[in-house]
Amino acid sequence: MTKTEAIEALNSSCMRLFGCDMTEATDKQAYKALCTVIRNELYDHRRAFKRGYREQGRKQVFYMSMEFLVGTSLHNNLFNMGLEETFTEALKDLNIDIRKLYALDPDAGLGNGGLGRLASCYLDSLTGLGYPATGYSIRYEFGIFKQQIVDGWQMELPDDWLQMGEVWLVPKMDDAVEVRFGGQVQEWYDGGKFKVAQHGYTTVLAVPYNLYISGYDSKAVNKLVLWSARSPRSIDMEALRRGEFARAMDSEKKANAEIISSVLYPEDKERNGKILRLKQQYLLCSASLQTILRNHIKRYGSLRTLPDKVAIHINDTHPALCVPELMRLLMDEHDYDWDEAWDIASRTLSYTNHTVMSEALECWDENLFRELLPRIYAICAEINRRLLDKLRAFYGDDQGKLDWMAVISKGKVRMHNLCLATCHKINGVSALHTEILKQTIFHDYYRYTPDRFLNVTNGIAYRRWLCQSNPELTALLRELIGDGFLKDANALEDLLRYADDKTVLDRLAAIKRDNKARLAKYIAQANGVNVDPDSLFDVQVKRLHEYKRQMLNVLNILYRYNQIKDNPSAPWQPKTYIFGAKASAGYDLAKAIIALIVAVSNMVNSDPDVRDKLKVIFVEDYRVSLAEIIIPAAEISEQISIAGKEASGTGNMKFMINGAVTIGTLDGANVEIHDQVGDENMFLFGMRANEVQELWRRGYDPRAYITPDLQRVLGMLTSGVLGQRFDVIIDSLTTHRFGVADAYMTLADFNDYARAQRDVDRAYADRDRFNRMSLVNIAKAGIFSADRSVQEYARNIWNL
Ligand code: 26Q
Repeated sequence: MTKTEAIEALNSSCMRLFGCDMTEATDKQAYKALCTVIRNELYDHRRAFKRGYREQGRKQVFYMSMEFLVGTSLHNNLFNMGLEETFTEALKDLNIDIRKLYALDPDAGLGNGGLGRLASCYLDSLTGLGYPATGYSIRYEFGIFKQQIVDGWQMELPDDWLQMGEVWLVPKMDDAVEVRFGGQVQEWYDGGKFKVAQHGYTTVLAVPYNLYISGYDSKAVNKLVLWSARSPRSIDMEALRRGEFARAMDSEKKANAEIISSVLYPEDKERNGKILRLKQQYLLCSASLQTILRNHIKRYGSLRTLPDKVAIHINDTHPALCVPELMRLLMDEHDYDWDEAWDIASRTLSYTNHTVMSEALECWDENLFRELLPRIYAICAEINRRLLDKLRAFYGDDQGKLDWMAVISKGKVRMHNLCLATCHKINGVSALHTEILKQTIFHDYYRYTPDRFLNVTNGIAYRRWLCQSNPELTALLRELIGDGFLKDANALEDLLRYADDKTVLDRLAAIKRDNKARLAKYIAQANGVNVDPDSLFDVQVKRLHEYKRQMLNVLNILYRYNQIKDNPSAPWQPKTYIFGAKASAGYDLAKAIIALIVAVSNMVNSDPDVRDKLKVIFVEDYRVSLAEIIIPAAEISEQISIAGKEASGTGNMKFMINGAVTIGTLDGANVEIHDQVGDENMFLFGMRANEVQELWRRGYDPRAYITPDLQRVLGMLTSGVLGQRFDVIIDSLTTHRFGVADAYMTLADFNDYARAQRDVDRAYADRDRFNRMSLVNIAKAGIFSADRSVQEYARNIWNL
């Protein structure tokens, strides 16, 4: 597309939508006109791509996920399609600054954190690599809440993203499918053949909305299908005659149906038991599978070939109902017997686990489950019966083990066991995490069928996280090592040639300085605090969780604050600590920790004694688009979870590829980052995963770790110097709310963390040394490209 064509397309799009041309349009209108042009362009490319893979009969992958943290689309699409310059110039000719339009593009926040963002990164990479892939999820009216800090505490506000985000979605009313809830199941034999029918159910209509996904420099365009729940059109004529219009339209029924896709569930401490969440999950699984099967039959005539042409991936247990729903469709709708259906289902489905926290394993109350999904329940019961027969043959009559491995036991339906019982491949998301799965929570399944288990270490869509969000660094890399890394992240390793080149190291530092200045400007606007771009930027951004141990960071900041107060004239390295985190609305302790961070930042930032040596910033409403500003500006990346609990982490990879150096524990993918860069280019501290287990077995006594310095810090939380008392936090660190010690053993790692922080200061004092560390991190980050991850999935799991 030339600039002239772009201008023409923009004007005609604007005319059609708003009856004016671009020069007369408001910013919003110009934004929508531009997005519509890009969307239509994607749609055309999509048609060509689809024709191609259909003709070749290629196997497709369907990625089922309750979350896709898409972020913004406009910049991403223009960049991927190679149209950024053309449209920047075209708009300039129309007197419009494209950056103003970028700023209007809302984050599609259809996810909580890592798991959702991973899904989006994978869809991007699959597309860039030319694989035919489809994401399936839900068109939540409201995504992850918007966070506001009011009087120092988190407030949650609704995220009405569709207002502006709707332009990217293409509704496909004709492809709506029906999904059934409740009612009764009738079973009978007809000439020796088992038959079932459902009665008295409620039907909900699932309407798909397509969001087209571009890939970098790729002819492929894939789609993310988002299901929206509607009430099937029905008018009660009798009520209409009586003049009861509301009843006639059955507004209650409509509301009951539509509420299903109304809001994204927050990742929660109390995860279980929410019936609406179960409805969402079934809506996703049933609507998607009906569509996949219908299309397969249209193309190939029979479902026997399904596993050869279709891979369906279950992203954590949230879409685990794919297992019984696929069985149901194969048997009830397509007449396969159990064994055939089982063979097809198990060869088609695969499952990724994203957490080892046992309280996070999804369970449903058996009665609630049976009532909402009677036929699905019956199938789960039969899966369970056959499973237990096989397990008994393998393990003998060990009731404890059988209960632990069962799909249904002790009044619960256990979703991870449903996946473990069925899927042909099961993977963890980092080497350490997969090992822990095999040795602990999934050990019995691993012993039963070891060949089904494998690791695929997570990766990131670095074209977004490096190329788009850090254009200056990208330009330098292209100048130094050529364009190879744009397609193949391993080529970043060529940068090592410059590890001792002082000019290059200085240029790297200058770029970092510019990114820091950009972030400082944002912080000045958002927080009203001036931070010095020449201070060291130390960043911890991620969901707020006890296991991620934001507290460890806070305690060390207070410790440093005290030291500076005691000895103000020592040569302190000026530092800016930056936090961003959302706490789940019902997670009170997490909210208290945010309040503490804000209180500490107020105290520190207003204390003239430390003012030019220490700043603490809490950025509000951390989200994908903010991450794109924050991460390129980071010098130190905080990855300080208790070893064994962070399944992988992906923020750690985004920081690394932008040249931040990690301070971290040997947890999740930090282990593999360490394998890449070695001790010299990382600040390791803390207990190893096995030491954590060992200490927990021996008995963890937090009081054993409270030195006088630490005591002084802890005292500040309850003394009132912070303007409030944080007794609940002290409680959680020193004794547990339920009378047992803090399972995240924050205090046990405090001393070594403080030591590692001092090592950071020392390394930073020798700026050439630090810049070299930064360079090595960039050079070694290639392995954490989502391209590598997706290729491993394609080869070892999906058989594409
Ligand atoms: C479950 C039931 C009810 C309501 C909410 C949930 C729920 C929602 C989201 C449970 C968990 C999640 C999200 C989990 C998650 O993001 N896990 C992260 O996955 C990343 C990608 O693999 C890893 O890098 C992180 O280590 C892991 O924490």
